[in-house]
Amino acid sequence: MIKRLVTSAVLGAAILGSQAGLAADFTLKFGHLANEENIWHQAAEKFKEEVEANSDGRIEVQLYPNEQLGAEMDVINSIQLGTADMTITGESLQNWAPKAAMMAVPYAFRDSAHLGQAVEGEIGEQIEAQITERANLVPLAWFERGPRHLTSNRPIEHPEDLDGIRLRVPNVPLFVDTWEALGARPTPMAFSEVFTSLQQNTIEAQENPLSLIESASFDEVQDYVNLTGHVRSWIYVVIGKDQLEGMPEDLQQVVRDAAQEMQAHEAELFAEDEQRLRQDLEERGMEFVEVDIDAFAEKARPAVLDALNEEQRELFEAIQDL
Ligand code: 2Q2
Repeated sequence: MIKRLVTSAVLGAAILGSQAGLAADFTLKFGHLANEENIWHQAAEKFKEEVEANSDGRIEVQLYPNEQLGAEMDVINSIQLGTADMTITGESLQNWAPKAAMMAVPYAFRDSAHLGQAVEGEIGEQIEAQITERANLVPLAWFERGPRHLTSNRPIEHPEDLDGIRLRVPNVPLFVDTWEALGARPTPMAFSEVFTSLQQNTIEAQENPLSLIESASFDEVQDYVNLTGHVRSWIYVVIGKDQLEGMPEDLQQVVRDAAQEMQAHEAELFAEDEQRLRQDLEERGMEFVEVDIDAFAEKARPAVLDALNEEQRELFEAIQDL
């Protein structure tokens, strides 16, 4: 009798638990700045599926797109404090780990093969190690990004056309230095504030890959995509080191394996997406402008070299030699 009661109580709790999502031993709160249609989110959904299936429900992944957990810098802080667990982040990590600046140096990578060589090789290892050491985050997967282009409400073909334009950049000191040298007036700002600031004309321009231009509907407040292609970069999906290591070994492996699946899935989505994006933004009314890339690259180069400290410059040279 007692045994039967206990059994049914346990069963009842298990049913209740799974229905209410309480059954998991670990919950991973994963926030990022793209919208639900964006391929970063689709990749995150793949991660969630894999982790939840392969951990038999012992890990639950909660996804928060659209900066619902906060802006990039805030989510990083929350992960360090233990109130969030995962995010998608890149060159903003240079505020902790200087080597992370190499993820997005203006006009540094020749093409995506060059970038892949850097991230998959010894350079990537050094960057990842420093991110873990200085920011207490473990990079689990990396995604290549489309080139960053400048959007504005007047065409910009040459650095002289910038003429002091008020430009938003992410919290990336190297971007501030470079755009100042090019002749713009850059201001660091969280991604979530960009749309309204463009609408209210406190800033006149911003720069991002086509994928995030679409994700944030910048076409509604910007007319031109100036094809500056000034930054080729990659981004990491990171997890708090303490959170990862707080899980038993087998679950850590589930997380790492799911991250690899997510990375492969994202790479496939990325190739298709890059084909589609320009057409989509044109249909939404944006005009694409060919720019004098050599003039931008030449003017940016001394500013970039000047902004790099010794440790960064060594890595930068190693990238150029690849
Ligand atoms: O413009 C942005 O906010 C995004 O493209 C990214 O978050 C940016 O590339 C960096 O802050 C990434 O660390």
